[in-house]
Amino acid sequence: MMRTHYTSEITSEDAGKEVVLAGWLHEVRDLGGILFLLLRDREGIAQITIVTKKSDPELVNKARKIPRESVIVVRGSVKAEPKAPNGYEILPTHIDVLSKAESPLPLDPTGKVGADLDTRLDVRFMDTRSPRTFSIFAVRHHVMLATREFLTEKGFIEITTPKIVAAATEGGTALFPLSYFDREAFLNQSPQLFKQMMMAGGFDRVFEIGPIFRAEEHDTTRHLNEATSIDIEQSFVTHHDVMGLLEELVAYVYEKVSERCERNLRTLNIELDIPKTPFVKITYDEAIEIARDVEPSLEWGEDLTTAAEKRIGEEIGEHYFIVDWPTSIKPYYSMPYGDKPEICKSFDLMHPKMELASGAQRIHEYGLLKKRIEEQGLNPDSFDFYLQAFRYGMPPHAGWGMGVERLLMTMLDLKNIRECILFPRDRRRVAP
Ligand code: AMO
Repeated sequence: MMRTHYTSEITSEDAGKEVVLAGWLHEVRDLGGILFLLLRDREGIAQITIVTKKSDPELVNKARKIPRESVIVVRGSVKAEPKAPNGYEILPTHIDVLSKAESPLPLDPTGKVGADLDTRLDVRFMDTRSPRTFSIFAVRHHVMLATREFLTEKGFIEITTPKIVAAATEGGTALFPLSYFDREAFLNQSPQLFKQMMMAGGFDRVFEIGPIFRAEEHDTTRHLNEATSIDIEQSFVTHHDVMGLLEELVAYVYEKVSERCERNLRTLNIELDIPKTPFVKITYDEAIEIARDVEPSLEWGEDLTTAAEKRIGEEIGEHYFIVDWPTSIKPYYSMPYGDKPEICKSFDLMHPKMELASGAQRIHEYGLLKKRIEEQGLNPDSFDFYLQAFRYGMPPHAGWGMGVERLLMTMLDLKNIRECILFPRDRRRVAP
């Protein structure tokens, strides 16, 4: 190990101890008689104090010449200093430059010189050095960890399914084609068909956290062309059961993030309100009634527009479900009500600002599923591999998919979904 501590692991009580810190040169303040170097690592900042007259002139000279953002290692002793970050400073005996940064810098990680999101994304490796950006990804890690814990505890098995596929999953939304040896294949839009097949496979409860690819042309602050989805599927349950699981998961994730990411949340200036369960449920009919305040011409059977979602979100003001959707606007695998087949057992989970998840009780009967595929204008032959799983014993089942980036974006009140994924893929961006 090249270091003994992270900057956050030292306190004034370590006064007199010799330590080695490693990180980036965040800032230099040269007051002539005294030179302050701020060393930044993932966990925070430490002040390195050099009293120029009392120090080795070689060390002083060297320290003055280090360009900002160079990688340095500092060995020295700890001294209590109430005015310094974390209440201590380091009096250095050695400073080594491990990697010198060129100047000018493409971005200022101290945040003093503001930059727009595009510039930040162009040099993401530099942007993530800023405590604010790093905190978003530390929280993201805990969102995914808490999700895995919660689902594992509930008896779910994590699976990984192919991202190169032969057919569309979600029907309507566009696919990215790719050449697969001598034929065409696509990047998968959702693990939907595979997670359902594992219900016939006897797994009973599965989840996957993985990429989904959507070739939609949207250029909005809520859409990505490659997003990350938490998907679950469960046997012998109804859509109400999996809505219960979903709201419990959301509350659990908020709870764990607020317990485990205190410092990151402080950096982001966020106080988390843990959503109260059970979430409100409104029907699609009730939703369009509210939406007509802003979209008077909205007809039954149409999807909700962004303006409509916004109006309903204002009305309800907390997480809520929209249930009982028109069968015609939900995917073919959604189970229609037996006594009212024009509506289906589908639901969306909404944050007041946007949709977070959607799911349904699924059709588990082969004949009906085949008919629904045809009714949606798709060719059942391309779904043979999937339909086969419904012919030899398929339990009733339900599930949902929730976007990780949208969950994080709404949790941290971020303005653009691109803040929530390291290297966003959108209409204009395929690099870095
Ligand atoms: P759906 O298409 O609604 O449902 O997607 C589920 C959730 O995934 C996220 N999401 C996206 N996030 C960012 N950018 C996108 N382009 C994007 N597309 C989707 C959203 C959305 O709510 N198979 C079903 C799920 C199921 O029924 O189990 C599905 O994919 O948060």
